[in-house]
Amino acid sequence: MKRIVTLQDISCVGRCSITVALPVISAMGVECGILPTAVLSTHTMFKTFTCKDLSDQIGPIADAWKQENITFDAVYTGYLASAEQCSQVCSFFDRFYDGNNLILVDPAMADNGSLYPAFDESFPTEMAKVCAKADIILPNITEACLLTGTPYKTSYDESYIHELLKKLLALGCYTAALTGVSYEKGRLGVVSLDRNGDTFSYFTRHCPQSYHGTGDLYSSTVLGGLMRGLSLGNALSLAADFVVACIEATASAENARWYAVEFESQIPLLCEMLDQRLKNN
Ligand code: PXL
Repeated sequence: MKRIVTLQDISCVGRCSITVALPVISAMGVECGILPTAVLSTHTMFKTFTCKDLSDQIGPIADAWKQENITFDAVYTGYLASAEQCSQVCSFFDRFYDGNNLILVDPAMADNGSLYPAFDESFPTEMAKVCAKADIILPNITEACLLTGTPYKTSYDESYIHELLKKLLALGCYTAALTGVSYEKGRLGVVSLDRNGDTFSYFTRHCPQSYHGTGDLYSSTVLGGLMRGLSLGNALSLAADFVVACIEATASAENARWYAVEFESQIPLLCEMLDQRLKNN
């Protein structure tokens, strides 16, 4: 069985980051180690939240893993609690990259045109350095704009998305997959570009609801799929279909915007969809 490690926060309530990555990646048949970057009472879209930064644990935990010769088939990063953690994560990549394993970065820091509340304007520059070391990055359009100094637009055409993808590759990563792309009303999806110029896109129904944590769910599913041997296209499309199923299953829940999507009820479907993709991979 493949073993990965994910570096992101534990938000104790609110279904995001590690509380999404761990169950989803495990359900997909991949061992999921964690390196918590911070412990929060909830994610930061709640009005009141606590945050204990765990930066001082990253080095010692990595040292202990090195001493035990622990290796990972992938290193997957999400929400990082500070600019300082971005440089710690870059050092972690340098120590645990073995020439074969995959580095996947979800630069979780912004949405709908704005940075998340805990970050200031200097943060995207630090996150860009993390992205530079990745095989695959999975930003949404807001994050891509902040990473590349591009003005954010809500209405755009294919050439705007293609330029954004090229600028993302110029950061240094091998593949960039841009999420939340919509060229026509009612359809939403993902568009990717790699250094060979290969491109892929996949669109599904655009659900009118908007929930926190869906980006984390998307990235975790992509990583799980890749670790099970899916092609990038199959992993990107599986994750899109799974997130839509979770949003649809959540539509009637109270306060769902805050507590995020009810992915738990859709885990059996995820396993079925994964098996199907594996057969047709
Ligand atoms: O879902 C992204 C995310 C992860 N972790 C924390 C967050 C957010 C988004 O707001 O606040 C702590």
